[in-house]
Amino acid sequence: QHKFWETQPVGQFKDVGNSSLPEGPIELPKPLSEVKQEPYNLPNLYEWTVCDMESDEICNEVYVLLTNNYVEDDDNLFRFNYSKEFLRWALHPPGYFQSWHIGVRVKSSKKLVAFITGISVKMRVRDEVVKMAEVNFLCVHKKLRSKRLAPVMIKEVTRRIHLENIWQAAYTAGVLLPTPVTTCQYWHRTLNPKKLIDVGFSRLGDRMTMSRAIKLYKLPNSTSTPGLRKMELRDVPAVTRLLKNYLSQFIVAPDFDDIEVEHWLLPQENVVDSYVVESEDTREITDFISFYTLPSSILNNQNHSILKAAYSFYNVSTRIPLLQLMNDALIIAKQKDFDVFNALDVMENECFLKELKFGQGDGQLYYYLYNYRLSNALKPSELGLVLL
Ligand code: NHW
Ligand code: EN5
Repeated sequence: QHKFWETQPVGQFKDVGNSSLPEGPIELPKPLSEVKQEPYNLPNLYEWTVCDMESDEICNEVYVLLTNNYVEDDDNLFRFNYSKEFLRWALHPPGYFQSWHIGVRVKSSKKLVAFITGISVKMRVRDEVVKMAEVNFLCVHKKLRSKRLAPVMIKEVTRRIHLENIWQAAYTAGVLLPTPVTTCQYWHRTLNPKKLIDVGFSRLGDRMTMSRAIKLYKLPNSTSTPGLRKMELRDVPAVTRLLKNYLSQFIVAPDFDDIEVEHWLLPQENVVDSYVVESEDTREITDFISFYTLPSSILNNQNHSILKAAYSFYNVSTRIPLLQLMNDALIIAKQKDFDVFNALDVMENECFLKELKFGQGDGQLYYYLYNYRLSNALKPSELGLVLL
């Protein structure tokens, strides 16, 4: 059934529900001298390449590969269109390894036809902090699908992660593999109803007209929370404290320090937006919200080619109810001309999804850990992790 995944140190389907297996690493680390020193073999026409995303030329090749071949929805109406600036941001966090940005080229033409990446992260699982990799952007050109290239790429990124003495990883996928830590739902808050309907992202339900939809999803022109402003560099220590404290309630969550908060949350135009609430009397930072920009290409539409989507990232509420903060996030996203605001049912997001008129999407997102067993699957609300 899963000829590749059966051979890997991941929870297997046959073990689901068997809570007698111990929690923690499935395999022990090997001495680095026992890690395979040479790359895995690719089919003869192909070769490995390290992708220096700092290079405009290489970053552009990766961008083109993903733009044409990365994840689509179930009906192939949309395909993720990560921008070059976004890819640079996603792949250059503090302490990144260039050797984990792995491409496959055709030997003869040098055309880039496959890609996979890792970045490193400290992940807390219950009360243990584990150095892990986050693996993302696995992509094989449409013309090379189903040739078992993906398992080779996964083994190669695993080998290079092992060479850095890291033995666990976290990843997400829209497909079911052995075996999820949790299964999350995508939810979508319409900001631009006319466009979403025109392009087939949503439909007018029964007894819903276009003018009723426009009225239903209308938002105020300005945010409601006093003291809400864009996050600045000077806010980093306060945001780190808020985030650390907030994420401590979840069973699996990243453990970010100031340097990582600066990287992941300091606003970058068309990449990531963050806002803090600064108390008007104490000047304290009490809350914050963030979302990242991930457009999708609209496949085969006469009128529109890009769907502008914001994705809820990390949000922390201490003084202001999360519902009110997220309503402000919607207002800001609308102001910035996003068509839709997306969120997963992770963390405490359930508390605002229905109330703020998010609708359940047709996509699921499965979260996985590599070489780390949990005795039971988690609820989405027990997860404090958002991957890009
Ligand atoms: S999820 C997005 C993945 N990318 C896409 O969906 C883009 C469009 N699709 C493609 O490019 C975010 C291809 O269909 C891909 C598969 C490349 C997906 N994860 O080469 P074959 C991520 O990037 C298994 C893991 O013939 P293909 C996360 C499949 O189950 N495995 O297929 C990435 C089968 O194995 P099985 C996946 O269609 C996490 C085998 O691949 C998968 O030509 C990676 C078939 O290979 C997926 N999304 O190419 C794991 N999709 O056992 C990281 C399919 O069932 C693990 N497969 O026979 C951690 C490593 C680090 C550890 C460090 C200690
Ligand atoms: C991890 N780094 O399926 C990424 N998206 O619901 C890899 N559906 O946009 C894994 N099919 O429901 C990614 N509109 C896995 C997700 C892949 C992309 C995907 C889904 C998530 C999505 C939209 C469009 C569906 C088009 C037809 C959707 C309905 C919205 C509607 C708004 C009004 C109220 C009801 C819901």
